[in-house]
Amino acid sequence: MGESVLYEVEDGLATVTLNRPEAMNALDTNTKNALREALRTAGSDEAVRAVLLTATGRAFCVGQDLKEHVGILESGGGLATVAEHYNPIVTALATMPKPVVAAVNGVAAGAGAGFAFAADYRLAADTASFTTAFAGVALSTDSGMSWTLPRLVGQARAAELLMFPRPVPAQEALALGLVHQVLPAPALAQAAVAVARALADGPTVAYGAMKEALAYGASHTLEESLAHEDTLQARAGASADHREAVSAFVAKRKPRFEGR
Ligand code: T3D
Repeated sequence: MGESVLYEVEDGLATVTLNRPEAMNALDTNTKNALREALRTAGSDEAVRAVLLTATGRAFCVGQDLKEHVGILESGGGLATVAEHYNPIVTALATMPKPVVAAVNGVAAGAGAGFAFAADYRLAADTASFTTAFAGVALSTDSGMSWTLPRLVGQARAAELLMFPRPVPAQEALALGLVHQVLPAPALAQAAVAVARALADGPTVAYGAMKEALAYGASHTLEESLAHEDTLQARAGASADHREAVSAFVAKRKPRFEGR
C-alpha cells in the first residue's frame, strides 16, 4: 500500500488513514487503489473486528482529484474509476461484516462524503463540513450516495443536497442525521478511537449480522425481512460470543467477547 493511505491494526482495530494532506486527501489513482486494497484487507482479515476511517490534515477528503481528472479527460479517458474504485470501496465499507467508524476531521466532498456516509457510525469535528459537490462538476452521483443519502436524510432532502450542493456545517449535519456526534476538533481523534475500540471489543458476529439485516430490510418486505432475521439470528445465536454474553449475564459479570 502506498503512503497516501496508512493502514495499521492494533488489537483488532484497523485504522485506515487517508494521507495526502497537501492535496486535501483528493482521490488520485494511487490513493484510490491503496484505499480499495486497505479496505479489502480489513474486511477479509478475521483478526480485524472494527475499522476506523479517518484522514490527516485540514480535510477529510475532497473527492475525485480534479487536477488529475482534467488530464484524464483531456487524453480522452472515461469514467472507469466508478467501477474500478468507487464501487468496490463503498461495497467494502458498507458490507464488510464488522463495524466501520468514520472520523471526519474536515471537509468531506463528493466521493469523500460518500465514503463517510457508507460507514456505520460517523463522528465529525465541529470544523468539518459535508458537500455532495457532484453537480458543481456536472456529474450525477456515485460512491453509493444514491443509496446512503436518502436513507440518512430522506428522499426530498437528498435531492436538495445533490442538486444544490453546499458545505453543510457539522452542527447542521448532526441535526440532519448525517453524523452521530460532533466534537471540538482537538477531541475528535480520541472520541473516534473510543467508539471504534468499543466496537472492536464487541460481539463481531452480531454486528456483522446487524449490518446485513439493516441493508436487507431497507429493500424487502416485512415477511422477507423476518425470514432473513431468522437466518441471521441463528448465526449470531450460534456464536461463542452469544454463549459468553448469556453466561456473563447470569453470573453478573462483564462479558469478554472474542469476535467469534
Ligand atoms: O470519473 C468519475 O466518475 C469522477 C468521479 C467523481 C467523484 C467525485 O468525488 S466528484 C466531486 C469532486 N470534488 C469536488 O468537486 C470538490 C471540489 N472542491 C471544492 O468544492 C472545495 O475545494 C471544497 C468545498 C472541498 C473546500 O473548499 P475550501 O474553500 O476549503 O478549499 P479551496 O480553497 O477550494 O481548495 C484548497 C485547495 O484544494 C485548492 O488548491 P490550490 O489552489 O491551493 O492549489 C483546490 O484546488 C484544492 N482542491 C479542492 N478540491 C479538490 C482540489 N484539488 C483536486 N481535486 C479536488 N477535488
